[in-house]
Amino acid sequence: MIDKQFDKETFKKSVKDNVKFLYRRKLEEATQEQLFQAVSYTVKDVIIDNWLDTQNAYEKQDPKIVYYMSMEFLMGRALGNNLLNLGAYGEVKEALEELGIDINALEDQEPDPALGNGGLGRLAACFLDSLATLGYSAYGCGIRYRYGMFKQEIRDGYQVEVPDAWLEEGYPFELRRPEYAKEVHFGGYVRVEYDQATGQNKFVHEGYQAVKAIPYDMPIVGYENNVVNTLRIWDAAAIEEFGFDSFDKGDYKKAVEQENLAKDIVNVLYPNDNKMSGKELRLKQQYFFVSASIQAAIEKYKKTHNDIKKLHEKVVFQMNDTHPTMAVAELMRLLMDQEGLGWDDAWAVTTKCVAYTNHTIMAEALEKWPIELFSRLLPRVYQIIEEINRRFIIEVQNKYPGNYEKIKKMAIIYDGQVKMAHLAIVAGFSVNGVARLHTEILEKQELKDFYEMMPEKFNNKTNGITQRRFLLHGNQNLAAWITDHIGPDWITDLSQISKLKVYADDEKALQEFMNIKFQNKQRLAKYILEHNGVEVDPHSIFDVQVKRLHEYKRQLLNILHVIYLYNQIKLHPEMEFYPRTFIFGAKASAAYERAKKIIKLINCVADVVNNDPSIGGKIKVVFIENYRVSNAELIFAAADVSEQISTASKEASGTGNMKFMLNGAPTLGTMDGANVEIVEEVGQENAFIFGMSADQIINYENHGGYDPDFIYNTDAEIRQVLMQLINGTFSSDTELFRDIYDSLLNTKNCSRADQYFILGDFRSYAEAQKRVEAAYKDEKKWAKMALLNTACSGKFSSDRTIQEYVDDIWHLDKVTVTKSEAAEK
Ligand code: GPQ
Repeated sequence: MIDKQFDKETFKKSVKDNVKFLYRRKLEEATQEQLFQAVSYTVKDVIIDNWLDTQNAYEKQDPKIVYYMSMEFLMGRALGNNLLNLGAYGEVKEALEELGIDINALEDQEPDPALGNGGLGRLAACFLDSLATLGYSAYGCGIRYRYGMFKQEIRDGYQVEVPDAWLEEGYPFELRRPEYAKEVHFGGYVRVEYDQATGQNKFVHEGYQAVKAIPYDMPIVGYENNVVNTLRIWDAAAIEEFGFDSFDKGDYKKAVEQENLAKDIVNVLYPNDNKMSGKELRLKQQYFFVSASIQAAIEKYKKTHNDIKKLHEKVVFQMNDTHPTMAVAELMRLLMDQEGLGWDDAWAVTTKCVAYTNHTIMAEALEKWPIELFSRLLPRVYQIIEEINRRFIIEVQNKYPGNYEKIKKMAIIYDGQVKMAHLAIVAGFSVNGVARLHTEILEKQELKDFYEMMPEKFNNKTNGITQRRFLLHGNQNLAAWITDHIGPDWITDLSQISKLKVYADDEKALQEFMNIKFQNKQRLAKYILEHNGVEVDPHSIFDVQVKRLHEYKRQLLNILHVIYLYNQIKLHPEMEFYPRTFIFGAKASAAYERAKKIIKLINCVADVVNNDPSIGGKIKVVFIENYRVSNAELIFAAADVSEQISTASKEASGTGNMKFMLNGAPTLGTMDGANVEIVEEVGQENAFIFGMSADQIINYENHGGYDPDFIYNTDAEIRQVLMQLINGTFSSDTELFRDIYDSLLNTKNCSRADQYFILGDFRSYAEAQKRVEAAYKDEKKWAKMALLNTACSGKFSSDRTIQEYVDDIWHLDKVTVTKSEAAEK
């Protein structure tokens, strides 16, 4: 057990003092917001002592450091999570009660730091939690966007994007570190200079615009181990404060430009998921945080080491998708132009320092930048990439003499574009996918040529999630129940949760397990009533699909099936039907028109179905507004059924699927991504699998032969559902859903009919849904299934994933941190 972190009385006094000094108020007069700030500052004080102790321990033990480079960190709220990881949640809750403060209300005051879109950003956040908990030295490196993921409002059934001003009130868990500021350069040109002394060319970057990168550090608290790691996110500022100086010198225009460049770079997170945005500003964002982060890493290394050629012994950069791939060329640049290494030495170090994770096979997500844009914005970096490419092509030619197809397919620069994935693979010493099936598809399909040429680089790291946020914090009743039955070890070793299996036939245990689920459903029903104004019955099946809105994730399949069920009930009012609540939550990228239409469709269907008295409330449809980490915690805890219904081969892994499983919701899904491994762990009989396999889908894609029109023509019930999109059933505007209708069939407006095989999988899905209903009706059977899902979720902890990254890729040293005397005062 950890040293005592909080003394209740000291804690209470500190909160009162903070209210007084920050706001000149008494506790009774403080607003909820002020109380949140005051309590957070008290908590931060405790964290800072551990943070210092961690720094000291790292300095003494000199472990290798991983820099996790990511455009996104979807952290979610910090207060509750920090308290839990400090081992102080219970005590603080009591202390607050004594002050008349409800900890839940206080936690609800915190804005969700939403510096990410979805799975990729949330994975980065889970990884940081696991790294700290396992005692590895790690930095998260990212951008301090002024506006994170937009807030979603639903108006008249449509998504409306509202800016997320998360910093408005000041964020208590960050620390500005101006002393570590770095300069980042854009534009200009490269002058080549012959150096008499060395006989080498020197490359001098001139005429650039400079931006100052200022780091903000956020503490990442390990679970009851005194470790506090750092998420370092960069803010941008003009190099010189815009003022009289430049005005007098006539540099007014330049000063304004610098100021604007800085403001723009960190202004907003691009809200695209699984899609590349070819905007110049995005490229600037990428280079900005990559350059600043690598400069800082080298500076830190050089403080205690003098041989830059051994950088790889103490430093590894993990590139979270291709967004930070500039790291390759930037590290080369710094090693050559700043540290004075020659090409070969710099390349030897770089290729031992960088590793790449691929998160998608979706073609529209693959990053390619026009060379015109790239070379104009980053002339020196571009020059280096050209040289990497030139040398790589020679290698390809040596390996496959005369095979020009290979060059065409594998070159880093081709057709006027820089292909970032190719750069990452050529320079990286490791290339990994995020679930077994995904990695296989990379090796056999998407990256086949690279796999054949360098198979030793490829490896799989199946994703995971942190049980500390998604069970210990999000589902406190279940967490307590589990600890009562098997002890607390599961909190830091999720494989222990398999000990619950002995309760699979224990009626009392099953009853308790389902009672907790019911309480969580009541809690969610209350949330839905308060936030959506819809009344739902916690006795109904909570069937949930929450994730980003994307055609490949097939929310459309789900809602079309709801329409189908609605038709069935209306046609056969006497038929047995177990009441079902279909819950959706999803943000669509602001520019993704069809995705936004699908949200509108879900809400239109909800309007009709929820208000049709003739179906006796058997179906309810709810769209939860503004799905994000904080309400996700409530939703996972309350779910009965986990919808994971992507077109097979398209979902690289999925991580929501794991969060549902952990909380005892069986998967209704395709054999896609990590679903495959979930079924392997829990058994076919405890999941509801349907649909075409990845092989079948890929086969259709490569050879054709899929014909949704045939299904439409031969299946009257499916035809009816599609007709209802355009006949006024769900909107008096019969054109409103025409585009969705057209996308599914070979109409004149559609080039790739039903690209995501919705009609092809429809019957199989409907049949799987029938199995869900039958299973749910058998209370005992369902309880057992739910409990076994929790009991078999051990593999899906991000602790396991991180340990695999450490063992196979990063080779970090484990560190222990003991609390110092000074900190105890
Ligand atoms: N993912 Cl490329 C995203 O969330 N955003 C992206 O831009 C890309 C991937 C997801 C992917 O779709 C999920 O299947 C994964 O579980 C997740 O990354 C984490 O690996």
